[in-house]
Amino acid sequence: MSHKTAFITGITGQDGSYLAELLLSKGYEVHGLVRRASTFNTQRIDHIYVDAHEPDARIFFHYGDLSDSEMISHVLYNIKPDEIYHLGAQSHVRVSFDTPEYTGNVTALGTTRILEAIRRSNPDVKFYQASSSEMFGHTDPPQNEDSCFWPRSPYACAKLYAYWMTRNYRDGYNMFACNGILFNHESPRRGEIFVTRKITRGIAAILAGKEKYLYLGNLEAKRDWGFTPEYVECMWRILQQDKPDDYVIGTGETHTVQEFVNAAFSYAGLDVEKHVKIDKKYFRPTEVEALLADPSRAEKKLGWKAKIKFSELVKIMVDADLKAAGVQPIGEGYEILSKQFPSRWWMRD
Ligand code: NDP
Ligand code: GDR
Repeated sequence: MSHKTAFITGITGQDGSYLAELLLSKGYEVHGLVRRASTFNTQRIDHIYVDAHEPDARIFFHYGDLSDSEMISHVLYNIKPDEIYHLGAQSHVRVSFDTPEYTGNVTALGTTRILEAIRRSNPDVKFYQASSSEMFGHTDPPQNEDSCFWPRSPYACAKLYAYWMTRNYRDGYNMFACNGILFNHESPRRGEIFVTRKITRGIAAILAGKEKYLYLGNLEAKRDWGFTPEYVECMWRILQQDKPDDYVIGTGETHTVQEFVNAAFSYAGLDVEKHVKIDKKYFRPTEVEALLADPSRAEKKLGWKAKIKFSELVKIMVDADLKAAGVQPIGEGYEILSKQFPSRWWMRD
């Protein structure tokens, strides 16, 4: 078991919650940045929280915000982590068109604030930046670490800035700073307004008799969708290498949003034509048409390959949302999980 200390920004999000569980299972002491909200925003991590007064507590939360550099410096100085996983961001592409300045402040400058805090107080820490396949944007698939960047949204521009800052701090200050360039990854804990979860929740609501229609935007876009628990394992592996580097992580399969809709509706026994409608408000001013990872470097250097591909992912997510809505799951998703991950380290799903 490890006795390392990790600091996670974005610990309340999809990835942060799985990563916290993974690191706890490896013996880490885990610290997370949590935003103060007027309602509870820790649902994804409540099941792993142990009160700090308990002798076996190994998870600690710190209130703060990525726009607050003083707070970030203070926390990092006090915790002195061995590893930092910087996952916090305004992470929704469509929303970034409505909030371009805020997205730049949090998603781009948030990374600089952490890198600066590290440089000043703890330059030996290992740093992981949550970079994104959105940075490839308009570049033809497949995309790997040497592909051109062509961002197509304020979010992607912000992530690209953060990517280059990470590389510059690595080169300029000899820091162990890495980019994981992750393609879309999904799970039962995926944010409700990302398209996969919106579809699987929509199906559950229809079957529960609460909704009749699901309104979507562009169904032609192609994405390389993987399963989040596998991807947080890569984040950890990236920081365990001898040398810092950047890695593309994805399944190597691509499918349209329409294909996801068809597969999910068919699995749930519903007719797409009867329930899916298009609403122009979900279209983006500029779209990323096709993403497909070439994860060869990760396969070779990290010894990693995605186990869960598109059709399994659809079943896992539909089953989870049916269960959450009080509808009997079909069951194949659960069978896939127990077959592929007999000793699951994530506790809640
Ligand atoms: P989520 O949107 O689920 O989580 C984002 C996290 O960032 C939440 O914990 C959120 O807090 C936190 N956050 C947002 N704004 C701030 C702020 N101003 N200060 C502090 N914390 C903030 O994203 P994911 O877990 O899906 O993704 C994790 C990271 O990986 C993100 O950076 C995302 O852009 C990136 N990424 C994700 C991919 C994916 O497919 N999921 C693919 C490639 C990259 P709160 O809970 O309070 O909202
Ligand atoms: P993306 O994910 O933009 O790829 O960013 P999202 O699920 O939002 O969109 C995927 C594709 O689906 C199309 N789409 C819709 N999208 C949403 N959200 N809602 C709809 O109703 C809808 N209808 C069609 C979109 O146009 C798009 O083409 C995600 C985020 O997690 C980022 O943070 C991350 O960096 C990238 O994945 C990799």
